[in-house]
Amino acid sequence: MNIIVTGGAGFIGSNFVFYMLKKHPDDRIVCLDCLTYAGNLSTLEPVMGHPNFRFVKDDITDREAVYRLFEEEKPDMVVNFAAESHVDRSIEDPEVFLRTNILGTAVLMDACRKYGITRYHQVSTDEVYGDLPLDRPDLFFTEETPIHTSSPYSSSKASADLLVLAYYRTYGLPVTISRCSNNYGPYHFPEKLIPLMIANALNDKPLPVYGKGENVRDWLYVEDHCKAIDLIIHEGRVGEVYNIGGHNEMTNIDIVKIICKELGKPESLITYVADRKGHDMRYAIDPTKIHNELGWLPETKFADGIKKTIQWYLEHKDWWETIISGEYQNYYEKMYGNR
Ligand code: NAD
Ligand code: TDX
Repeated sequence: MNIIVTGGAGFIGSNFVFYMLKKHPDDRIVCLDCLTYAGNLSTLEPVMGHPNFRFVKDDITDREAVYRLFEEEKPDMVVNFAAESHVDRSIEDPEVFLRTNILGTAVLMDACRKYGITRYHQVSTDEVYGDLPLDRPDLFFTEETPIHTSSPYSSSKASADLLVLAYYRTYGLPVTISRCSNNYGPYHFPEKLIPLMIANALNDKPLPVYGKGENVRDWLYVEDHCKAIDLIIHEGRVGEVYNIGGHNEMTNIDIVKIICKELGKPESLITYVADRKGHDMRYAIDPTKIHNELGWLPETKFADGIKKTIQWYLEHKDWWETIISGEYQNYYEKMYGNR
């Protein structure tokens, strides 16, 4: 099996590359990534010399480059992780989100149609369902929940999902879609809540909690997400959407307090700052379908996963210190300077 994994130099994509090379040693993995600010080639260093791995630096919106790669590789499958993924950046500047997340998806699927594949898998998000109220803990997102987006990011992901389903219906492209809740784990870019709080706490810097910190996210250890996608591309039904999540809802403030406790840092570092515009209140996935059809269940409990994650950040300071010492400084100043 020859699989093109787009966005494999980012957080979840790199974890997926590592997982697949180990789990399916006979498969070839071709990582297609244009290395935006969120892509990091050093992350893939351990597999660069692997005989079944190839890295290609190209943009998924570059039709010529994508078709060239398909001609060279004749892939059996495509798993599309490549995206602009940060909600706050999408609020500042939506355009690149539309280009990469929508147009890029279309280009990849056009290549799949032209050259033929057995599966195109779209890595989507629970954010396409919008949010749930805090006072209705009985409500969860199922695959039938209507699309109802809040941010330019989630709107771009939802648009891509609609396009994927349209390519299935119109052209018979063999597609699947997964919609996962918030991931955490190694190689998570420090602009996101958990790694940002770990990095700031380790540097004794303020921990900027949006609003009152009462928003709820449903956290899943990244390897559990990778396992779910592996199952879906091999055993999932074509044309179907699968929700992925492990019933692990937590408020942001509780997450930040856990990080302080694990690192032995004072909660006085916590600083409440202006809320995110259009901030979704609560995400909560109902994973019944993937459990019943494919037998998937999350394996890492949050209490263990967060310890492993913090340990990873302690042991890989070089990785994130290099990131936060560069262009990230300007980003941080712009987003948090006067917040
Ligand atoms: P990330 O921002 O860490 O990584 C994105 C990767 O895509 C980077 O390596 C970047 O260089 C690459 N990329 C961006 N634009 C590209 C382009 N035009 N061409 C080629 N490569 C490009 O993102 P992530 O958190 O790993 O998310 C991966 C996917 O999973 C995204 O589609 C995201 O919407 C989805 N998702 C993420 C989460 C989460 O909690 N992080 C949850 C659910 C779904
Ligand atoms: O500094 C911060 N302070 C804060 O309070 C940051 C960066 C975030 N937050 C809050 C906002 C959210 O309620 O923490 C929560 C999590 O924020 P993010 O890490 O930005 O994630 P989220 O907006 O929930 O989106 C993530 O999950 C779904 C990913 O970034 C998306 O790519 C994925 O689709």
